[in-house]
Amino acid sequence: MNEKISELRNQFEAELRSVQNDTELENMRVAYLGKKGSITAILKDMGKLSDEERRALGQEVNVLKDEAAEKLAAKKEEFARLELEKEINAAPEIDISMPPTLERGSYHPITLVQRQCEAVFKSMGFAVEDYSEVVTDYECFEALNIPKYHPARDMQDTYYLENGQLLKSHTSAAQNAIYKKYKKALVEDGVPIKAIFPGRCFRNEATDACHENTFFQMEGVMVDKNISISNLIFFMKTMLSGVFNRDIKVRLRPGFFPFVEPGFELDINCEICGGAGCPSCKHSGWLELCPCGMIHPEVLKAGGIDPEEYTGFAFGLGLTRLAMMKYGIKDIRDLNGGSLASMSQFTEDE
Ligand code: FA5
Repeated sequence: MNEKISELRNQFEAELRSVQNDTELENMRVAYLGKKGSITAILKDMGKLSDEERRALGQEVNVLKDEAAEKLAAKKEEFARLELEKEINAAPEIDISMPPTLERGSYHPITLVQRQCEAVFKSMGFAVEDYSEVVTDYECFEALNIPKYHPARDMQDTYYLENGQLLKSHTSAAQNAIYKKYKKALVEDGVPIKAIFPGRCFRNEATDACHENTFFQMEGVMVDKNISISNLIFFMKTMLSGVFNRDIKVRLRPGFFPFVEPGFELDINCEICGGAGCPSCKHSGWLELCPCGMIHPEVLKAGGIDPEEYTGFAFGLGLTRLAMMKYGIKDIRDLNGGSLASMSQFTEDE
């Protein structure tokens, strides 16, 4: 064998053993088989040889050339295989031959009662509205007949933001916007305002079995000519029997809220203890669920509605407490606890 060819083969093989990646491999291909590569150079120089020498060397160099090309291709495949193995080992273990899991998500109990309430009110012609969680002082208090420095502001431990806005402490904060949105249809076309607006509320409360710092309410308002307390009581009863599918013991007692006159507290007989008293109802047997009342004339005025001509009722249902009562959840904090195991038990209700 030609000594030069033999040396070149040894050099090629040694280099191939030390190559680490595709880039080095490509550099090697160019160095041996490229236009100016060392194997190509031998082939180019063959014109200077005698016929006999050319025949003998030509065969050897062509064998080396094919061999080098094959070995480079094999190495390239090896790198590709190693890269794939690396990716497979890094990926999470998924057995794609297994059938797909049939486990489904579920609605949160608060979403369930919200949907049940919405269905009842929608069937009675109420619109469902959404509202921001960040509101102005005007929306949350001033427009609701609670001026600055009025002690009624202390009833809600409010989270104020640096820009003067605040986190909605009750869904009543949307009332003013709702009146303004629907007053034209009321005044010009005689269409009563009937709307509910569920939402998340925030208060800086010390938490216990029936108080959370983040909870849901659902506000409802109806405004028309000659709306009275009997309309209010009818809608409250219809809503509760629609959610519980049975008669529920409730009591109505006077309650003070600057935005209603007269105002009431609607309490529900505690469904956890049946009225005997327990931590869920602060041992009273009753749970404050849905304060309500006739909309204060000042509040209607702020919404652009003439209180001499129109009257209305408003209520602020505690949706989170309703979910506790409906599903027998003893501690309100469990509803924000994030336990999928406990919160997914109520799906069949839908
Ligand atoms: C209000 O928020 C009034 N805006 C309700 C209202 C609307 C009255 C329209 C009249 C007319 P109150 O602060 O009582 O009222 O809250 C209403 C309901 O929200 C309570 O009865 C209770 O069910 C629920 N609630 C209040 N605070 C909490 C809390 N920290 N955790 C859980 N639920 C709460």
